[in-house]
Amino acid sequence: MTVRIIGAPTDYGQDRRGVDMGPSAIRYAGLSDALSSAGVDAADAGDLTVPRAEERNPDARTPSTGTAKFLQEIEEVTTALADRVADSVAAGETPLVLGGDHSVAIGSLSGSARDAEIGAVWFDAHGDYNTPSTSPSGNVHGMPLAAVLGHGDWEGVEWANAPGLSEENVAYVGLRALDDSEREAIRDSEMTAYTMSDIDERGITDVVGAALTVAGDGVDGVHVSLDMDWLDPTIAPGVGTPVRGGVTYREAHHAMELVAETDGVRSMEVVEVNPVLDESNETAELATELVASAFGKRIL
Ligand code: 4U7
Ligand code: MN
Ligand code: MN
Ligand code: MN
Repeated sequence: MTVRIIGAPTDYGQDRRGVDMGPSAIRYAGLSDALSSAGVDAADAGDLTVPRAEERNPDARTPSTGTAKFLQEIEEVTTALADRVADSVAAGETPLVLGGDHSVAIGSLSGSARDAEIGAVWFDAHGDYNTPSTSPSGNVHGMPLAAVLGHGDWEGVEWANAPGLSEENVAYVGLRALDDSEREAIRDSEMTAYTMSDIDERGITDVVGAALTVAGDGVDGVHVSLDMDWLDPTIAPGVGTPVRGGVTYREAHHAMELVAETDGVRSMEVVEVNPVLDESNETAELATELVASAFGKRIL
């Protein structure tokens, strides 16, 4: 198996600068060694070119209703990313996208879903299902799932839609911070949502197994989206939007080991690592360890 590393060093999707350094921090933490320890071949495609946010106007393009900051820049980056991801899948590789903020998922998902039906497992504290009208922040990292699924008013933003992904094949794992309108929209959707309470009750093995089944039902493959704020902030402090009460170190590893056991993993991304807020790069290191587990590294 060849894993194609694609860096997407953006921080257009959120307010606190620093996630654009995520790809460097994750590579510096030893990503290629981690992948070798998992027994896969890693090929690094480098980073996409991403202009600095300071040199851009966040309102250069606005949606028809509501707010979505840096929409034009996000379109440029995610459409380029989608091409890279689609090419990698077509070449028989498994693309691994390094964020960057979670808006890069628009590119990963639309690339992975090109000419295919896919599912997605969303490991995140947050729902990322706001729309430009419901978002309390206007930050697109809180909207990628709504954008790709075409939920809400995305007039003029059709480039973000991923027709190969349907709500029925999306499963959240570990939710614990939803905005009110987002909570309602998730309830009304066809997506499956496993919260932290579900993990408390059923255990990580059961929940992740169920999520992978939902995502993989009747599709060509599954995209795994790992937002590092999914983990408890005591073990992953280097993220922009930490929320207490996340999964533990062992739960996270076990979840990724279960991911490795399904042969349907088509593409993966790890996002929201913020080295500026991190402690000695430990969140980036944890990201590399989890990626290794997701690609088959075992203790024995
Ligand atoms: B992340 C938030 F309001 N919901 O939309 C928003 F709480 O990619 C946070 O999961 C979004 O880190 C977090 O701005 C997005 C907020
Ligand atoms: Mn997220
Ligand atoms: Mn999050
Ligand atoms: Mn975040």
